[in-house]
Amino acid sequence: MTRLLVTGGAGFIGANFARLAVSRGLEVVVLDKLTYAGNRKNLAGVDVEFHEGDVCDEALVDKLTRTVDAVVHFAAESHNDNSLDDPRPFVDTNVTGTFTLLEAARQHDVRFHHISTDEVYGDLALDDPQRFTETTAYRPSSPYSATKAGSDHLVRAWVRSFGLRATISNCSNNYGPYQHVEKFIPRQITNILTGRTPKLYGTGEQVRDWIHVDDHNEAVLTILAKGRLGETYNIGADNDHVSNKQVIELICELMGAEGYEHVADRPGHDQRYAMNSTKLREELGWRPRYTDNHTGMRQGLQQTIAWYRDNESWWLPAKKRTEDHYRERGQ
Ligand code: NAD
Ligand code: TDX
Repeated sequence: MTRLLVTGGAGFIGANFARLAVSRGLEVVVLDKLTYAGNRKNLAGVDVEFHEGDVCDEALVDKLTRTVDAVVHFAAESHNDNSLDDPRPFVDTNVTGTFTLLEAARQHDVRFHHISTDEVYGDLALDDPQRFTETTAYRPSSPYSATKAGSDHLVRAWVRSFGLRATISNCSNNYGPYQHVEKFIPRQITNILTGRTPKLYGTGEQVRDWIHVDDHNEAVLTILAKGRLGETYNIGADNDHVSNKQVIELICELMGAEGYEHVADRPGHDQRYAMNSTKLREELGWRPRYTDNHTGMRQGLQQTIAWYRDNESWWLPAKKRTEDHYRERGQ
């Protein structure tokens, strides 16, 4: 497999993936609509063939899909809070966009890998020690996670009904360079860098199973190379014991900042995500690299904080707009 169509390749995870894939000698074609979340600068210095366009555009999707060996589908509306304000673009991109890509891949018999999320499984109670496995029932909570769940079902139906050569990965919360300042970790880092106070939703007891973006993308490459067709693989780094409050406190400690404030909670806030990634580890031999100390995040967060310190010109233009929006919601 040498030539990949990477949708959403100008977004956070997709751009990190494109950089990694090119460094491994793969040819990368990017299709990205450049929404508020996409940024051409994320691919600066990366040798990709770039096409600005919509994954719902049948003609364009068909034209690009026929030229590649595989589609790696990252493009999505990805932020839960935005899906509460306006769900429509989530249905359009996440459901109709995935459908459009699946039809093109079926037409041209192209291998397909679908990037999904742990949120399709819903949430666990804070005191529930279970982790999600690939057979956990789907129980999405938000418009975002419901549309991701819908897209996963479409992929499985295309495998079963049409024999599409596809795999799915469901990953936990990512962090790392190039993540939009609307998301939890970059929001707090850039709050501190701009003299604002970090903002914790509600009590901050919620748990996310944080993973560094490079660990996620190594897993995707592994699944593309060795994954069994028709299978789903969960991706997680076993960080399901770290609360949002602990993450914010660690960021404050690493940046020498004091104090944070509790703000309005997210309606319907999922409590705890926890991934069991045994299948991926045992079948395909993948292991996360960012796994130090009790939080499993110190080294990855240090690197991420340094990146935001060094790349103010990348995030500053979006910062004020994002914070104005959060202020309107009382967050
Ligand atoms: P992101 O919001 O940073 O990037 C999304 C990219 O998709 C942007 O470049 C945007 O311009 C592009 N895009 C949006 N709509 C499009 C359309 N209609 N046509 C073409 N391009 C379009 O998102 P991310 O955090 O990088 O997430 C990437 C994928 O990974 C998503 O599918 C998301 O559901 C999944 N995922 C994310 C996380 C996480 O923690 N961020 C965790 C698990 C899974
Ligand atoms: O300012 C904040 N304060 C806060 O306490 C923000 C922005 C968030 N939070 C909380 C809400 C969540 O419990 O932090 C946690 C993480 O929030 P987000 O970064 O918005 O991520 P989440 O909603 O968990 O979803 C993320 O992981 C799964 C990605 O955005 C999704 O695309 C992915 O599917």
